[in-house]
Amino acid sequence: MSQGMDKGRIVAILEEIGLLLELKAENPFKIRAYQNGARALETMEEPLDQVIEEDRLGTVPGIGKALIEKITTLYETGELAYYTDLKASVPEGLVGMLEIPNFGPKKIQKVYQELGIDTMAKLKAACEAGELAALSGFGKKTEEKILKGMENLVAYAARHLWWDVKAVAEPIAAGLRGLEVVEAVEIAGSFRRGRETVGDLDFIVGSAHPKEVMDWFVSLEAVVEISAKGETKSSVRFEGGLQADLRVVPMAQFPFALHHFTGSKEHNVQMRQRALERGWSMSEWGLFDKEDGTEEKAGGGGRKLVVEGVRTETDLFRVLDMDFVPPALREGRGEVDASAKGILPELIEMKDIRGVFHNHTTASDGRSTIEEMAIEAGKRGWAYFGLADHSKSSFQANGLSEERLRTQIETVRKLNASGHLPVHVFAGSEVDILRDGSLDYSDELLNELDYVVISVHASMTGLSEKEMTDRIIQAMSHPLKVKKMLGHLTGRLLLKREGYAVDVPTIIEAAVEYGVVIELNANPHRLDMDWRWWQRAAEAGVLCAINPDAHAPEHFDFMEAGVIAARKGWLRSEMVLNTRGLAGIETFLS
Ligand code: DGT
Ligand code: CA
Ligand code: CA
Ligand code: ZN
Repeated sequence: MSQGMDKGRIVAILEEIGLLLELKAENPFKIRAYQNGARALETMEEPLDQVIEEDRLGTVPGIGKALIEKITTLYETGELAYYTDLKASVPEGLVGMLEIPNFGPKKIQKVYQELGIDTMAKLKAACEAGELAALSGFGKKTEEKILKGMENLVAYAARHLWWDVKAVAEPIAAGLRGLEVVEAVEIAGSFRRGRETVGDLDFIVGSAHPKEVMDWFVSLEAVVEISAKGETKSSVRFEGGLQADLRVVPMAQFPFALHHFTGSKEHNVQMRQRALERGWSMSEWGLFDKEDGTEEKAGGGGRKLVVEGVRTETDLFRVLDMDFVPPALREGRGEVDASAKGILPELIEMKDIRGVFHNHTTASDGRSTIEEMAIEAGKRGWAYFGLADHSKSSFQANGLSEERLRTQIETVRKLNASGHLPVHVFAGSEVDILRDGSLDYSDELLNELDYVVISVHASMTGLSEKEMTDRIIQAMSHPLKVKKMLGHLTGRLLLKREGYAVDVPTIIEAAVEYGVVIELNANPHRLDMDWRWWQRAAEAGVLCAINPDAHAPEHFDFMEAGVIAARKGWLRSEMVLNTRGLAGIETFLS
């Protein structure tokens, strides 16, 4: 049987037609016909190809006459002229405006026709200039509401830094664990997988008393909006726009729900495939006989579990003949296969870290002295810490002159000799890679350091990918007696600034050729070189340094973000330089 257009896509097109008709202020009955049709198609249980084959679309409640032909055309040809023409007749930017509260199709049409506004950006500018308030039927109040609505849309659609989400999520998880009726709590989703940014939070709670858990959750002080409150699932929004789903399941379902909602989607698809090979259908409710045609109900009710005794995620992987897959690896990038073969890597952990490089002090733009930083490093049980204040071209960061750097090196040598510090201090520098690929200090001075971090801080724009790559490789190949580490490879600031384009595979090759360590910058805003490259880099033989880029003692906390990114990059401790003890580092650097 030939496979036509996917049902989900047809549903989406029908919904979009409804929106477009709304924007054109068409007959409400016509609009409703598309909305109802979309819903009817979505909830139809029989397979679409069968219904179309047997010419029975007309018998499906909710699908009217006009829609039978359109759905069939879409299914058979993948196209629909009516839709294409309709779409072309409405400026694209108007559709998104329907999401703004208090801004319906009539108002949208009016500002489009009278002010020529066809994008959100133009709408925002017009509100700010007071142009909407001047239109008949609008007023100052409406204008303010529209502006506020737009701001919220941006905040709600945005992703959030893993680090910021962690600060919100962990106290809530602790609070849930403290409830008497709660037996188990995990923060699932992209947060558990350690993605650098998180769309929304997914709490999974094991309890036989969901109502108490829901009541507690939705009345948290940080909740600004309750989007849904049900018996087993609630959704809320916190200040700043972060959303969270909370699901409460009986303990028997906890490992299945936890696994399902940890994702990723790609990982889940492969896991379900593996279950199918064993004759099982796997869902967030359990493992069932795949031939069991009983209707799937919430909680799996009605279907008979075929695999029992799964109490933990480890059990779940075991019954599928797999080793436990750490959540950080669950991205569908080979972990399912590796686990089935028993060859998953033993990933680096926070406790493997023995010291840190790339840290700033008051000499440049840091907030603390060498001593204060060293004491904090000691408190964390580390054996060493490395300085890397800025070089002279980074004048905005108070970069050190050659003379000041010489003095700092002497200070470090004396501090180490005094025996007063709890850790060994390595004298380094974060040296700018200048536009032409040269370094910001003389070779003679650089060779007096213990190591150098080489980083791009200026001239980030205006260079092509090729020019930027050549520039960085020029610096990597610069002959020095001391070891080099390549700092924050792309210069990105997550959710704020795209990194510059650079040819990463070529940089990885150069790192191998010139023996340059590549940094995994642990600052939660940076986290580059990105985790997606590390498996490849490590296989090529590149050594990683997870560097906090600390500007204050508390920034050593960033190491946790760096370590989870390294885990996502499949790194074992031996691939990370700063898991070596002091003696190992001294040998490496000499
Ligand atoms: P996010 O929130 O965008 O940062 O990413 P996730 O991974 O947390 O995604 P989310 O919150 O939409 O859903 C949580 C997990 O639930 C997701 O990683 C896998 C599972 N899941 C959700 N929807 C689907 C689906 O349609 N198919 C499959 N296989 N799994 C899904
Ligand atoms: Ca999520
Ligand atoms: Ca979610
Ligand atoms: Zn830097």
